[in-house]
Order: sequence, then C-alpha cells, then structure tokens
Amino acid sequence: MFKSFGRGQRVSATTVEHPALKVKPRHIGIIMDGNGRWARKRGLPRVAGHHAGMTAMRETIRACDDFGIECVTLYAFSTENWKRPISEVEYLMRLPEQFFRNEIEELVSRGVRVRFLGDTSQLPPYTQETVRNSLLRTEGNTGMTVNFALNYGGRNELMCAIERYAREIADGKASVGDLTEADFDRYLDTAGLPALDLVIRTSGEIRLSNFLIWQAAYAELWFTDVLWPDFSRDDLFQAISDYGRRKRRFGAVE
Ligand code: V0D
Repeated sequence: MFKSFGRGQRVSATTVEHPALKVKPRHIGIIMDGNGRWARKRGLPRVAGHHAGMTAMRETIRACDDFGIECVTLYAFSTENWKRPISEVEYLMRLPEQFFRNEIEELVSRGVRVRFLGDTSQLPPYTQETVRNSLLRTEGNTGMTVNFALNYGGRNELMCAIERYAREIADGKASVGDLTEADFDRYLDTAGLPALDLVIRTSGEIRLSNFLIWQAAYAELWFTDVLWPDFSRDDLFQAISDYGRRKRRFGAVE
C-alpha cells in the first residue's frame, strides 16, 4: 500500500501524503495487548512476546511520525501489571533501557519529544534513570510527542489530579466551585497535549482497562484481533482511515 520504506524506515523527512490521511487523529492512544498470546502460539516464553512487542512499538512510533500524527500514547505498563510473576516484571523493567539504547538516535533525529504518564517514582532505579535520560535527551524537541504510560492507571491519575486540586484549595490558591473541565485537564498527566482522538486496542479485547478514562470520553475506539507483535504500519493506516471516515460522516450531517 505504501512506497517501500526500507526495513520499515522512512527515507525522506516528509509526512506521507494520502487521501485517507486528510482527516486524521491528532492524538492516538494504544493498548498493546496480545504479547503473551503471540508467544504461547509459538511455544515461546512470554518475555519473547514482550520483546517482539517492543519491535512493533518501534515500527508504530515510526509510522505515526510518518503519517503526521502529533501525539501517541503507548500503554506499556499498568498499575495492575505488578501482579505478574516477578521474573516477568523484572524483564519488562529492563525494556525501556534496551529500547532507548537502540532507538534514541532515530527518535532525536525525528525531533520526537518523550513524556511519561503514571507514577514513575515507584519504578526500579535503573528504569527511573532511563526515564530521566530520555526526558533530558528529547526535551528541546518540537516534533511528535511520544508518551509512555508506565505504572499508569486512569483512576490513579484522576485521584492524583483531585488531590492536587484539593491541596491548592487548602493552600488558598484555588476555590471550590470555579473549576471547569478545561481547568481540570491541567491537573492530569496529559496536561498540554492535544485531546485524545482515537484509542486502538489489539488482541480482541473490547475494553478500556483503566487507560486514559477521562481523556477517552469523546475518543473514537478501534479494536482489532491482531496480536500486538503482529500489528503493522498497514493496520495503523486502517485505524486512521477508519477514523477519518467516521469523522467525515459526522461532518456531513453537522
Ligand atoms: C511490553 C508492548 C518499550 C507492551 C511493548 C516497562 C508490553 C513492549 C517500552 C518502553 C514494553 C517504555 C518506556 C520507554 C521506552 C520504551 C516498554 C514496558 C513494556 C514496560 F521510555 N516496550 N515496552 N516498556 N513492552
């Protein structure tokens, strides 16, 4: 469907032009589900699925940038994922470091800005160091924003936002009754980002699972049975063009 991008890489520095990309989401959220099932189907350990999932994540970030998406949020580790076997959690916590060792140069050359959603202070020290380094390396960039949701939960994000607001009231910096929805956005981890337009979930589950619950209030939802490690540039293109069709239908009656 597209010009060849070499090994999935873009050759030019321009955004892909395509009629189906005329109306596109500014901010996409992705629930990267199905890594364990992908591994089991192949008789591999779960962590092999996570490693393959990391490759799919890299290709998805490239494709989002090539398609001119402004912001993508990737649900990498939820507040519930601590319940997994320790060995699996330990493997997962090494992935950010591995990812940036291989990808930071390309991300920087694309002008990508990295951000984190969720409570990163609870992560192991080596993971926190990667978080800090990636923020420092990309803070001056003005291209696409990539948000990694790490130790993230939507309810936890809302509780933290409410607590911050309550503290401002206690300190006399805010008063009860004059909070608008737009004001409230400023207390969330996604403060300052474009509104969430599209949520993609792979692997056949039709749930939000505590992902960006406030932000998803008006988002389009797109589900596929494709397992995350198999998710491709063409699948992303499908999701974005379906989004465009839904929006254009709306435009016809409004
Ligand atoms: C496993 C599919 C990249 C989801 C993708 C710690 C499950 C592969 C990262 C990553 C994970 C995170 C932060 C960052 C850079 C990269 C990652 C986790 C899991 C949880 F700044 N892949 N990846 N993080 N998987």
